[in-house]
Amino acid sequence: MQPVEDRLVEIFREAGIDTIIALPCDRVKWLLKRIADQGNYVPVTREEEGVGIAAGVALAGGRAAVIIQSSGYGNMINAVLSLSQFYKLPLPIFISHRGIYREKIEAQKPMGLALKGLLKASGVGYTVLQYPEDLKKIQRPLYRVFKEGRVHAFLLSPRLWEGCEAGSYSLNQRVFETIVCPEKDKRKKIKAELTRFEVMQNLKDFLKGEVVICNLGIPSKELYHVIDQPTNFYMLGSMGLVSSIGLGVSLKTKRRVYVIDGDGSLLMNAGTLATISLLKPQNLTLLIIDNGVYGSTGGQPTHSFSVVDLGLVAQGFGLKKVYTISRASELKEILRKKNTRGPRIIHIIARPGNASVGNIPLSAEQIRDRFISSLREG
Ligand SMILES: Cc1ncc(C[n+]2csc(CCOP(=O)(O)OP(=O)(O)O)c2C)c(N)n1
Repeated sequence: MQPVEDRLVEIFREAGIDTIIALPCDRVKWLLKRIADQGNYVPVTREEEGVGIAAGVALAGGRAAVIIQSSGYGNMINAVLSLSQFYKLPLPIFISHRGIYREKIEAQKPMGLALKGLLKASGVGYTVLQYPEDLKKIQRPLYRVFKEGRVHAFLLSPRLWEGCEAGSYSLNQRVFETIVCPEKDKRKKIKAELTRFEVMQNLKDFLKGEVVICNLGIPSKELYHVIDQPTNFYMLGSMGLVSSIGLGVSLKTKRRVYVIDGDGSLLMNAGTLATISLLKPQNLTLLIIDNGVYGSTGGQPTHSFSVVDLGLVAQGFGLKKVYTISRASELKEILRKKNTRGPRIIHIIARPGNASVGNIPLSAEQIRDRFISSLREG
């Protein structure tokens, strides 16, 4: 009989899935090896990051699936509800269901036992796959996921893999490059000049006609006020995921993609910088408007107000083109540059403060539909 992992890869292909996003579980190591070998694999640092990337892939016309461990469902619930379900974006989640069958690790049991209840509570249907013959049960719900913009979970019992012994990783060599002690005197003080709204006003001409994915809360409202266009995707929830969504979009379009992120949000999902660094999408520019506060919720200081340098953090994640600036002239100079091959990180030190602008008069579906059609049209 065909090995389970080969059949799963075939099912993904038959369903038109072009991107497989995963965070490993020991039980699916053979499957992940098989997927990594075929080249459309996006390894992530946290499961909710995967939901963001899958959303971006869907918005740009692609098809993604996510593979996680049952404990990882706990890391993604908010994103499943307030991004995938809220915008009705397709998300098939293949969950290695631990803690329920011949489990040796006690810590797997709490999430493993709670999983079905959590899926039910989050309105996510599921299909249990215990034996190789059960793989037949995947096709129909998977078809509905993409046709109807649904979230559906496929619970992969450890029993499914009994007898599997295909290849695994053999990474023994490692040479690591680092700066052991950065020179102190190279540090410089940058004074914030612009508020977030003023940054957006300076971005206006550069963002015209471009694909823009914008952070939730007041940033999206300000962007709507400064320049509304169908190629703007406004986030209404799922804090932290804007750069992940932008990454997903950038993987599936040839167009330039601009992300407007915030310091509080990026700190919540900083690991996505590592994934951007790994995948190196040349069409992606992250504009991190670092006003040092959670501006949308009352201006409480974030850790970047006092101790965190997000530009250095980005460099630490291996990103090469990182600019930390505060002036409008510097921003424009970078954006005017002919060589725009990214990923580029423009870290803008800004002043706290919000413009008084109204709500965005668009529903999630309207934001989604006009974005998808404008990308499809070119
Ligand atoms: C999971 C989650 N926690 C908290 C919030 C509340 N919240 C919405 S926007 C926001 C602030 C975001 O700050 P930042 O990314 O720095 O953007 P700014 O508004 O300062 O531009 C917070 C805390 C939320 N929506 N979701």
